[in-house]
Formats: sequence, C-alpha cells, structure tokens
Amino acid sequence: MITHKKLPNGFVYIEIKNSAAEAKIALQGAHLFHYARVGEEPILWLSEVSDFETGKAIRGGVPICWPWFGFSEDKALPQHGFARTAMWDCVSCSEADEKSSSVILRLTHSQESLKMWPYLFELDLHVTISDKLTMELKTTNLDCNPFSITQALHTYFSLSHISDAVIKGLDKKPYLDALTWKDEVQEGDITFNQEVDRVYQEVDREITLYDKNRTLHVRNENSSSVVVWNPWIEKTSRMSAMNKDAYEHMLCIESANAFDDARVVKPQKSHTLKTVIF
Ligand code: TA6
Repeated sequence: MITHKKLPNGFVYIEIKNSAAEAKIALQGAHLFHYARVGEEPILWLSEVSDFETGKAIRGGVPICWPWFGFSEDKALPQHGFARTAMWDCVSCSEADEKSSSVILRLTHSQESLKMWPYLFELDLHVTISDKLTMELKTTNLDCNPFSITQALHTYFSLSHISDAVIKGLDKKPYLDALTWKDEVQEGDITFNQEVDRVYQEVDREITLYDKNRTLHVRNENSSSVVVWNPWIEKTSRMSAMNKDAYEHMLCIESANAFDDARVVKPQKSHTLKTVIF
C-alpha cells in the first residue's frame, strides 16, 4: 500500500507498506527517512530531534547529496548541495507484487537551482522497497554542455551500539581522512572508538556492516567511493538535530561518487548511482 501523508505542519511524505517491509519518503529532498523489514528494528537511523520543516534537511535516513558532495567552490552554497532541501515531485508509484513497491521522485532545474548551479538537469530517485532497499539516483543532462557531479546517498544506519559496529570490505583501500586531510590506506576492518570521517576510493566490492544484532550488506553500482562517518562525542555536540548520545546508535556508510570519483555527464546522457542494502 502506498499512501500520501501530511504532518500537521503541512510536511508531506509517502508511506509504503507491503508484506516485506515499510518505508517513509519525504517529498522534500526525496528523503527516505524510515525503512524497516517486517518483524525487524528499523535499518535506517532517524534522529529523535530531527526537523520535519520546509527548507531543513531531515537528520537521518538517506539524505541525497547532489550535485556536489561536501562544500561547493562557492562556500556560501549549502554543504552537500541543494537537492536534499528542494521539493521533488512523485512521478510514479507501483507495486510489483505484495512484497515489492516502487516510487520514482523527480527534481528538475529551476530558477533557484540555476542561481546555484548553471545547468539544465533531470534528477530521478527510484526507490524499491522489499526485503531489500534499492535506491537508484539517476542524473540526466538536459543541458547543451557537459557537467561534473559529485554525490552521495548519505545513508545513516541504526546500530545497537557503535562499540559493536564493524565494517568489512574496505581493507587495503585508500581513503582521504577528512579530519586531517591526509591520504591513508585502510588496514583491516573498521571499528569505532573516536570520530571517523573518511572518503574511501577504489571501492569495488560489497561492504558488510556487522552489528551485535544484525549483519547488513551494501552493494553499489557505478560508484567507486564510499564515505564512512561517525561524529563521536565532540562533533555530535556541535551537530544540528542530534542528541548528545546520538553517535552511539548511528553510523553513516554512504554510497558515493565523491572527490576523485566525480562523474562527468554529457548532454542528453545519464549517470545512475545505485545502492542495494540487504
Ligand atoms: O558525510 C560526512 C559529512 O560530510 C560529515 O563531515 C558531516 O558534515 C556530515 O556529512 C553531516 O553533514 P550535514 O550537512 O548533513 O550536517
């Protein structure tokens, strides 16, 4: 069942329920902020104090960082781009069967976007909700000039506790440590006892997240970069819409085209960043 819902303050979202899972996706930012398989705890983390207000990104779920990851050259522009606070349109809702539902949300260029990023584009997010979470972010260049994008599906995973979390699949991969701006190489599994903010490159295999109560897999296509982020204590205290202990129960593993993995999209061509979480 796919229904359109509205909060008392007018914030609109789509609710999806089928025999395999449930999900909620805000039209603002095409922001998936809830996904849980039937009988399980939610897979996505959502801040208990997140905003659900026009113009403010939801804290948690899967923010869409587009058409740039991080900061633009113009530091006056919003970090992680403008797509996550723009209003998208729902262009398709379908149910393949009782265990799989899909929605497609679309953002196109506007007077506002052209002031920040001078290109004509169409951006589609195709979300499929089943016992797997599939997200495909398709950029189409409607302009007469090629453009370069960096992007990420900035997925916040819910954890039993950060001290139990282990990420496998990035061993020996180079990464930019965003805390020191130094290039490093991953040695072994990733565990957490401090702030971690890393952009891994040359990623070419599935990533596994081990938590005390659950093992999840992240399989990406058309992406060779992955961002791993936990703000730990001090940065959490400086983050908007996060309780001070939020870092204990969240971890970002972001399917990306970031930094060296930027992608050029030629006129009338498309690039699709895909991730499957299961
Ligand atoms: O993806 C990691 C990161 O770039 C962190 O450095 C931190 O800034 C995080 O994204 C959250 O950014 P936001 O703009 O959502 O507060």
